[in-house]
Amino acid sequence: MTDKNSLLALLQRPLEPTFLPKDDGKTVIIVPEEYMSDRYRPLTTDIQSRLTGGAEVEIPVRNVGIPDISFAEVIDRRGAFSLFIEKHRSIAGQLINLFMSQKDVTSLMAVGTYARERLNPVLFQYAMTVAMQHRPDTKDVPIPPFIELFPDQFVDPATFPKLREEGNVVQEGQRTTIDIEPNFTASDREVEQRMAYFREDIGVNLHHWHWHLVYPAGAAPEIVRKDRRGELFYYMHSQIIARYNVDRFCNKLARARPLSNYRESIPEAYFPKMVRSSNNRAYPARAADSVLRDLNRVDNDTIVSVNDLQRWTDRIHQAIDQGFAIDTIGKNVPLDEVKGIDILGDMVEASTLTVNRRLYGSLHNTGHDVLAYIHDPDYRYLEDFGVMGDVTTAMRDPVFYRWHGMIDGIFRKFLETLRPYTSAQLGFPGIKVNSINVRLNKANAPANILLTFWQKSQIDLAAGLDFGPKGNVFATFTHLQHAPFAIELKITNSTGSVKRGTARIFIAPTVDERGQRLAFKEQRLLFIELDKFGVNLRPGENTITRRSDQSSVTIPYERTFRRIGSAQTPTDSRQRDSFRFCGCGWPQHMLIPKGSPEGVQFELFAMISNFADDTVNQEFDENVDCNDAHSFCGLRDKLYPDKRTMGFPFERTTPATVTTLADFIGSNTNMATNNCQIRFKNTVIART
Ligand code: CUO
Repeated sequence: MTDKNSLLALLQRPLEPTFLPKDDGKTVIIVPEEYMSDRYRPLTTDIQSRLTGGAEVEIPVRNVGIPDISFAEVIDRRGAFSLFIEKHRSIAGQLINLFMSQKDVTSLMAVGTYARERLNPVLFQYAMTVAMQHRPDTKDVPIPPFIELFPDQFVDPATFPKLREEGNVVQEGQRTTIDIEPNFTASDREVEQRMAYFREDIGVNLHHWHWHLVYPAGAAPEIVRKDRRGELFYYMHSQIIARYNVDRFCNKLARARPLSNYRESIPEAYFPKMVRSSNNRAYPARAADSVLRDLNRVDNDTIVSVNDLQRWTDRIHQAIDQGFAIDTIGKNVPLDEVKGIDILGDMVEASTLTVNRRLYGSLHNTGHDVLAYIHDPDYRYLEDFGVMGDVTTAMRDPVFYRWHGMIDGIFRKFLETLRPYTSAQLGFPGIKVNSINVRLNKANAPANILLTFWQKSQIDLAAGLDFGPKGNVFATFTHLQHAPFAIELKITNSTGSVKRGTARIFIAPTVDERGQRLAFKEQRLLFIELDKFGVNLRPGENTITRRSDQSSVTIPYERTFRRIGSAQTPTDSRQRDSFRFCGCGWPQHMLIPKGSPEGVQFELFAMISNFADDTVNQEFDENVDCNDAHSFCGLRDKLYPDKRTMGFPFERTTPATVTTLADFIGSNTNMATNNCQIRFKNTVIART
């Protein structure tokens, strides 16, 4: 029987042949001769006697016959793979099914080995990872962080030759770290460059990849169909857009303009300066003032017109206007208060759960493609897709926020059609939030002043440097960080008995990029969720303190950038359980907006909602497994742990009489607000 952790060896150094040593030379996979690729089969005996010498662990792979993977071989092994390309997505779905259908880990390892030698490495990695996460016999194997496997998709490739040199010339222990320069994609002549720290943040892009890994849009129904996945597609991306726009205000930039006119040229350019290490070709750039074109990409059957995009958009708007969508047999599917946003999410994305692929198309995914191929729509220049074509890189491009701004507008338009919440729906009788304050975790810190700065952190990139040096090679990168803080709530429970509630903490800007006060109807769209957690309120006064690193939105630095390999994986099974793969979650270092040197004013908001209206009748512990980023990522194999529509209480429109946050709170004592300022200090601090 093959040990399930052997699968980890298959995931390492994805561009190298499977038989080359893994785990820094300690592990060797013994590939059966029949599974070797044509090039290496005649050399099997020689290769194996040469490579097994220094290995501590040998993983023999059983020959279980030759699986049929011809359907997946049509994706170029050395080319690009994208989840936004329908053909690629469907092939990935089939491959996931093949891996899911293997009867045990031994067969999975065998079929995986055979496939790995022949398929596109990103496709293989994606399908194997999804299958491992969904198979009962492998779901607790910790999946390696993607950055270490494919650093080319996250890091300036100018770093790689330096890392290789350092690793090959200098002994381990004496190696210095190599700096990954921030702001390498444009000069400050380009105003959009002020947002590069957000767009090109490694943790932000890793989160986005992991989210799409946890919520695949195409695979067998039992894998795609997760509780409220369409709604979560809306909410997670909607929060990203809100966060991005708020940070734009901090940088004196107006909100990103939704890309809703498909015929208008796009002033934003993007020159990624990244290289696909599978074939050493550059990710193509998009010049300023490019125009969307019909795609005739015969290389992967992506044939779609800008008119198609427009038609799908119009039909989706029509469905919202009439209050129902139409399914494939012509039946009306109501877009109601409870399920409407979820149905719409799957339809707009589109996932395979869409009510009607023919009628509503695949708007969001195809938009990614049309933008990603804007430089070569008919494959005239044999160029592959740009960064918008891939979930690992899309968030680097300014146009991502324009495209997703348009997508968010569709969801917002639907939510506006729902009746405003009544005071009774929002309230919690007998519960009074007396105050919300935030304070840095240090003695005598003044209340309600938060602090951001730059931080330099290290990451080991050895595992992703194919044919690279042995041992660790560290790179440092610079990212936004905030001083840790705590939120303090003072709450009076005058009901006379213990009450259970949900604390919902948000932060929102009060002014735009010009310093002009935001009307509530604008501010409402910019509330950033900071945290959400259950509270038990004793009769009388309660003080609740919650640390910033406990946020239900984020995961800690260590998990975003965790190391892989057997040496890093705890052997104790209980420890390993808590070490499980949890790459999905907004990076903790990006929890709050950047602020500015002068300080930017924000409003904090706290609400205690009645647990009786929130519960989905399922207990969970936010401190175990990967439950801590449930706001953005949900809970594995469980219901989304909050019955309210995501974004509650700010997702619905409000009566015209509400013009400020104070009006919104009105007589509902279970809510409170306070002013808060975020100051940015332009210094770089090394992570200790
Ligand atoms: Cu996450 Cu468009 O869905 O990138």
